[in-house]
Amino acid sequence: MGHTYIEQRTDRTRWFLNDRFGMFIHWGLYAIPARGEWVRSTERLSIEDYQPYFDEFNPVRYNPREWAKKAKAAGMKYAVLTAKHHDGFCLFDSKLTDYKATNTKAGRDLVREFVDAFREEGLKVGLYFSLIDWYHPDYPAYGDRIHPMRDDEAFRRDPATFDRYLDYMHGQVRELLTNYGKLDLMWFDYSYDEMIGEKWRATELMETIRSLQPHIIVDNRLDASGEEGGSIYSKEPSFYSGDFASPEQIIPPSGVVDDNGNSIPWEACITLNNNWGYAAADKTYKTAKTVIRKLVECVSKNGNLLLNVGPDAQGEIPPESLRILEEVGHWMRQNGDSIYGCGQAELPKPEWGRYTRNGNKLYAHLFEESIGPVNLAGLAGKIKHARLLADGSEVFVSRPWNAAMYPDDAYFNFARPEHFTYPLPDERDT
Ligand code: FHN
Repeated sequence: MGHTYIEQRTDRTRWFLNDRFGMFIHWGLYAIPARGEWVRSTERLSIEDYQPYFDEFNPVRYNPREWAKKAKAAGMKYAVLTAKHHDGFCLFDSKLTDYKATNTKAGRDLVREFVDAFREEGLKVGLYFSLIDWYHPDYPAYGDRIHPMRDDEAFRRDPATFDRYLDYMHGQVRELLTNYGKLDLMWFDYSYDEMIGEKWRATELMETIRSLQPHIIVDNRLDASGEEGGSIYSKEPSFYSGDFASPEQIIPPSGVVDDNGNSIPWEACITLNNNWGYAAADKTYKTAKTVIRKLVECVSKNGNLLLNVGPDAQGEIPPESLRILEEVGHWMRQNGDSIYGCGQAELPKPEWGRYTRNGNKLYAHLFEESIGPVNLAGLAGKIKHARLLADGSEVFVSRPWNAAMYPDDAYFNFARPEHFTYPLPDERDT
């Protein structure tokens, strides 16, 4: 393990930068009302109003092995499940609260089953953990107006209260890192306003994390409000700055670099529709083509994509999501080499799409169907590679999303001949 924080971070994130593509899973009591994971706040539900969901929760069709198979078939290499979201409901068997899945009709430790199932399918496992807790009595929320911002008046009246909450929160993190085997990733969510860094006793928390699971990687939201900012971007990242930045619902225009101009690990988390938690009425799903292009864009900028699913109250991933994952998996089976272990190509972005690179292999991802006078006639799958004049690298051209549109004898003529030559029709691999 390297000596400086950044060297240690580089060691820890090696697998993360290779795997590139993961599944985010937002699941909990909120799947029952099916109006998204913030329903308690947006509809100003009191704890009593929300209790029926606890009393009813019984996901009889929960089969995480099925989830894992779908994630694997989609080309995903890791998965992150909400162990506890802002509503404070624990999907794991915490000894520090009764507000947990093992006390519902489910009577199951859903996190235990998740980590076991995804490991069995060969995927790495991460847990999302909310710093915010709308259930715990010592987390001062604004009365029944459930709000992530702490009620500062209440806090000032009795700061010891919040310290009790932090003892609870740290204790649960310790439980997760002690009782569920080797975890690969912790996804904390989220800091805001003055509730940032040491206000969560972040150094103490990170000391606990590093002592229990030194290899684990952590996102940047212990000291970043939302996905941006935090000392991970600075020249001297703090001990709790995290191992990767976490842009949300957006892909940074040009990747993510620190104040030294050095690329830092980052992961864009993106929903398939417009909700993280299950929202039955939200049918605004992205297409597989959009998802693939977002994945390619992330990797072309040295980033990861964490693609979200929101299982329903029965424990099933919505069919719309499954259909998209299946199409993405088809593309990944053909083009996964242009994603795994790849990153920025250090070339200007071409007009027709994006590049990803892995060593001396350059992958041209063709998005546009015509480029100025040169029409893209690329059944790129027919062209196994081209030679990059500049340095002799091989170029592997990923199949355009709509490859089927092109006649079999078509070929792709790069719009930038100064970059490439390509095998003439008679040289093409048959
Ligand atoms: O408030 C949460 C939200 O519910 C969801 O979990 C996202 C996922 O990154 N994080 C917070 C919003 O930034």
